[in-house]
Amino acid sequence: MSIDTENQTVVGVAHPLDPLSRAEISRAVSILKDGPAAAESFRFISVELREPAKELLRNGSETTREADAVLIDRATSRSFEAIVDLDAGAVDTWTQLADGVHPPFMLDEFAECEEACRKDPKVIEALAKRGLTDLDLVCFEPWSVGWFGEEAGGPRLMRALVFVRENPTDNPYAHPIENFIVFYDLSSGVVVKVEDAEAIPVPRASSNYLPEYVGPARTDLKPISITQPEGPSFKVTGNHVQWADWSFRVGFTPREGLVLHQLRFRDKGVDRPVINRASLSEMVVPYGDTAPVQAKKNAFDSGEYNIGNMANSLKLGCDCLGEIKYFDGITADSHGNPLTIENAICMHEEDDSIMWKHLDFRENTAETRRSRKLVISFIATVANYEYGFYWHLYLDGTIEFLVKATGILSTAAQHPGEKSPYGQTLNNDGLYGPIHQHMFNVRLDFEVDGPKNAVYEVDMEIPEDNPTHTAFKAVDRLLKTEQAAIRKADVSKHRFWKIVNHDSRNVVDEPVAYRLIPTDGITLAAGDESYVSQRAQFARNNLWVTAYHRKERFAAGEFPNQSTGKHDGLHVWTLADRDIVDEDLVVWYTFGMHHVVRLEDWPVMPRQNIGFMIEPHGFFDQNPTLNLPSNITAATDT
Ligand code: ABN
Ligand code: CU
Repeated sequence: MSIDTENQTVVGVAHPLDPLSRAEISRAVSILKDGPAAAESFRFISVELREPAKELLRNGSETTREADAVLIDRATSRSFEAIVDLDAGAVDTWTQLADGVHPPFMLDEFAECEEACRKDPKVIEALAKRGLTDLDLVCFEPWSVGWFGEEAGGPRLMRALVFVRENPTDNPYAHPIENFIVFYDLSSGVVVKVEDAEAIPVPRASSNYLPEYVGPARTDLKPISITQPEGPSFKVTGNHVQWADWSFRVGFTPREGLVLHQLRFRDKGVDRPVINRASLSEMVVPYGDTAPVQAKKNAFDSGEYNIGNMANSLKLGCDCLGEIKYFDGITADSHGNPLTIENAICMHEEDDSIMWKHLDFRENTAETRRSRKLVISFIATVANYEYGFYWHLYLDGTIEFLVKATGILSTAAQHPGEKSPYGQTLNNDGLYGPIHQHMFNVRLDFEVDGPKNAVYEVDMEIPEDNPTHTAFKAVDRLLKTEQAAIRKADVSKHRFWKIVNHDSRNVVDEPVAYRLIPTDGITLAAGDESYVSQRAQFARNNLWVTAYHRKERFAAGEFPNQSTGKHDGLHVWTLADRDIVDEDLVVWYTFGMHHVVRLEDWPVMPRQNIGFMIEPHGFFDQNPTLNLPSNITAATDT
C-alpha cells in the first residue's frame, strides 16, 4: 500500500519492492514522532523500505509495507534503529545502538561542520598564524574520522580537511592547507580539536577546469545525435522494466543508490531468475601516503556517507544521451521530510558494436548482428570525487557492472622542490596527488534458476602428464563453506568463479551456471595491521560467499562510521563457516582501482572504468542471440 500525500489514505503500491513513496516516508516519520522519537532533538539519518522477507515474495504471500529508520537523538547522542509497520501505523521495534556505533552522516551535517569550523576562534587563530585571514575562501571538507585505536564509546565526529580558494569559483583542491585538521563533534556542535602540525606553504598555483579559466572550447567536433525514431525498446511499468529478454525491478536506497531486483532472462518463454538483488554494498578509499593528514584518509563513501543520498540529478545530453527513462530517488532529509532526487537514475539503450559475425569465405556471404546494451546508472558526488555506477545488460545474457571514477583528486602539499615518494607531484608549487585505492564491493544475491546455488572456482591447470607440453585445462573446485570461499583473483590461473544450480541441467546434462570474471580484482594494499585494513576486511579478498541472511547487507557491516571492524562485516559473519553448497547464497565481489596518480588526472580526472562481468556459462544451450535481426539499423533508418 501507499499513502496519498493530501489525505493520507491508502492508494495501493504496485509491488512490495517499490521504494517508499514520499507519502510513506512522511507517514513513517509521523508514526515515529508520535511515538519514541517525539523529542525535537531527533534527527533522521535514513528512512527507507524494509524489504519483505524473500520467502514471502517467492511464495506470493501477503506482505506488509514496512520502513527501516535510523535516527539520532542529538540531545543524548544516542542512535536508534526502528522498524515501522506502515499498514498498522505502529512502531514494531525500537532499538538503541550500542555505545560507539555511529550511523552515517546526514547531508546537512556537511554544511553544519563547515560553518562551525569557519566560526571557531581556535580555527580562526590557527589559520591566521598561517597567514590565512579571509575565512570565506577557506573550505572545510568534512571527512569521516575513521578509527585509529581510540577507546570505544567516543562521540560522533567529523574531521575537516582544509583547502583555500583564490576566489569563489577557484578549484580549492589546488591549495591544500597541509598538516591542518579540524575535529568537529556532531553531538555537541563544537570544534573539539585543531591538529596544527608543521606548516607547509600553501601551493598558490591555480588550476581550474571551468570554461572561464580554460578558454574557448574546441569547435571541430560535430554533433552525434542518438535517435530512436520508434522509441526505446524497453517497457516500464512503475519500477518494473522489460527489455528484450531481460526483466527486473529498479530500487533505490539512501545507502546503496541504485538496486536491481529480480533480474530475470526470458528463455523459451520462461523468465529464468539470475540474480535476486544486486547493489553496491560498500566502498573504501585508503591512501598510502604516511603524511599525518594523508595517512588517515580512508573514506567508506557508501557506509559512512550514504552514497545514494549523494546521487546527482542527471541531465539529458550531458550525463546521459539518447532516449532516456529517468527514475527519481526518494529519500528523507534529517528532519524526516521526504526528499526527491529528481532523475537520480538514468536508463537507456546503447549501440554496442557487433554481437557476432561470420563471413563464409566459400560462399562470400557475411552475417553480422549488432549488440546493444541496456544501461541503468546513477552518479554520486562524494566531495572531491564523482562515481558513476553503471549496470549494463546485454542481449546474450551478460551483465556488466562498471564504476566510472572521475572528479577531482584529493590533494596534498609538500615543500616546493620536494617530491613525495607517496604521490605524484602535480606542479612546481608543492602540490601532489597521494597514491590511493578505490575499493568497491558488490553484493550479488544470485538465484541462478532458483535460490539454491553453489559456487565453483575454475582455474587453468597444466596436468603433470603432459607429453606434448601443450596441455592446459579448466578445473572446477567446489567451494563448500564460507571460509573456503574467501578467495583472491589469480590472473596467472585465468581464475573465475561459477555460480551453478545443480538441480537445473543444460543440454549436456551439466548444471546451468553464470560465471563472474574477476577483472579489476585488486585487494587492499595497506598492511593487515593497519586500522583501515581491520575495518575494511572485505577488501583483503576478492570473493566472499555467504549463506543468505537478511541482516547481512553491507560488506563492512551495518555501521562502518568510526567502526573498529571487530564486530560486523563479511569477515565476522563468515567465521560461522556456514555450508554454501546448494544453499540460498550471496556472492560478494571486491574489486577496485589502484590509483597511482598521473599528471593527466589533474585538475579534473578523465573518467576511469573499473568493473567486472557476469556471463552465462552453460545457462543457455547455445548462443541465445541467433534470433537477432540482421537489419535493425536499416529498419530504424527508414
Ligand atoms: N571523498 C571522501 C569524502 C566523502 C564525503 C565527504 C567528504 C569526503
Ligand atoms: Cu583516485
